[in-house]
Amino acid sequence: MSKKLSVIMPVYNEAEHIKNILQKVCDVILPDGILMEIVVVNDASSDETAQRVKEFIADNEKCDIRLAEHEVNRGKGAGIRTALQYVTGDYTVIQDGDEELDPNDFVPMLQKMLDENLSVLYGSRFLSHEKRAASHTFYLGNRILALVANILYGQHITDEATCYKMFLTSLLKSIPLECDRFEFCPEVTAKVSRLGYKIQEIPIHYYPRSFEQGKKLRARDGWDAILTLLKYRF
Ligand SMILES: Nc1nc2c(ncn2[C@@H]2O[C@H](COP(=O)(O)OP(=O)(O)O)[C@@H](O)[C@H]2O)c(=O)[nH]1
Ligand SMILES: [Mg+2]
Repeated sequence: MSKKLSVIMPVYNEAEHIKNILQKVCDVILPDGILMEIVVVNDASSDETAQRVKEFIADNEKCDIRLAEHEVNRGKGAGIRTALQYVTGDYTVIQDGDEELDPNDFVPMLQKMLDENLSVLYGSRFLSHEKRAASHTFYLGNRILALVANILYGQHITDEATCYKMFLTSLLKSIPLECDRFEFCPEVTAKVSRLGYKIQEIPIHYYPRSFEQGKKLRARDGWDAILTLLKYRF
């Protein structure tokens, strides 16, 4: 039986990007004949995100996509939990509804998962030669976050907050997740660490967007992330 990768996409007001990113994900050719499914969770977007996802599904029958909807906005973490109810793949990765990362990086990630029999792998935006970030503050915030995760949980990672977190689905489903918003990342980092997993990383491509271009993450979310890492440590 072929293995399958499940791509979870929690989206909120991404009408401008959603069709492009769905196309990019669908176009990825996975190694070893691995199949792909996409689970989009529309988090009560107030723009045309849902409509565009439906149009894309209608126009792309070859692509295995399911759309789930939240009635009210609940946050990225809640979206990931909703998506997990529908996931059927052996591996699961998170994909944002924007175009900051390149889904072609699923290929080397999956290859490394298979070759090294890993349960968890992060794609790092800061390991590559071309180091980019949305801003200096954003870059520094990410460095601090990774450092805190390393100190508290004995990891050696460079990008704690990366969206590209790939898991053995059985592992991700076994973790009792409870955070609703952007604290999904520190929560899952804390909990896999506490289970004793060493988080591996590989470099990925990164094309940061600005707030004008729709970025929703704020400095406040960085603080919340650090507090979340502390909360699950003690
Ligand atoms: N489900 C859900 N997703 C959200 C919400 N706010 C932002 N997102 C999604 O989270 C992702 C990351 O947002 P972004 O601002 O680009 O932050 P970054 O990529 O983590 O730096 C995007 O795909 C957004 O659509 C929300 O309230 N609910
Ligand atoms: Mg983003």
